[in-house]
Amino acid sequence: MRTIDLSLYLVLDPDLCAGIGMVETARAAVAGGASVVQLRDKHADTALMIKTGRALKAALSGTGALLVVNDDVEAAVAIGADALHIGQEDMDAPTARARIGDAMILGLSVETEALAGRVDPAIVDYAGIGPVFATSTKADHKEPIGFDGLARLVRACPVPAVAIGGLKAAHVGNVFAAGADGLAVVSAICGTHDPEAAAREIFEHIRRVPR
Ligand code: TZP
Ligand code: MG
Repeated sequence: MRTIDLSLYLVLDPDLCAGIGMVETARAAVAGGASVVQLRDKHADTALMIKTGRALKAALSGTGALLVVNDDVEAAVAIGADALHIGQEDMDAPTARARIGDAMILGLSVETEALAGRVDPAIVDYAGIGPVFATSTKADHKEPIGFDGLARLVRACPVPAVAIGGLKAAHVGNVFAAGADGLAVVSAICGTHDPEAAAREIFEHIRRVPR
């Protein structure tokens, strides 16, 4: 079974993590309760993705947190990552699945109800749904969907879902009330001077959600 605890999903951003770096940010966030760490670096080539990904994998070893690689299927395979995450503009999901094999988790970004309904649960293991709010972290993001949109897309989607886009600790209740299985954040953790405390604050909100 390819399952993933999506509850607190950290997406790394090399610019926002510039202070202590992506590996230390990931380590701190996992100590604070992050269940997933995604390596997302739009400027890195495959060699650098592999180098950073291997360092992340070593840092996360034994913590129970999963390592996801964004976009770069070759790097995901070389690292032996737990998961690959692709967007609608990347390779299609069947092609990605063929490249990563049966064991690796596959995540797919979904921005509309129509796309959510087209997710094949035999191929894709979870969906990243958003953006919930407009965010300066992703310059080319699609139209924000709000919590009502999130609930609609979650209902249309046949796989577990993680919400993304402008989310902070204060939104945890809304995210779970919309039916999502977790929230993915960049700036709410990477953009802070204390990523462990930032992750812990979100994690404490998640722990209090009645499920
Ligand atoms: N995909 C949709 S919004 C987004 C991504 C990668 C960025 C979310 O960043 P933040 O800082 O949590 O709003
Ligand atoms: Mg992508």
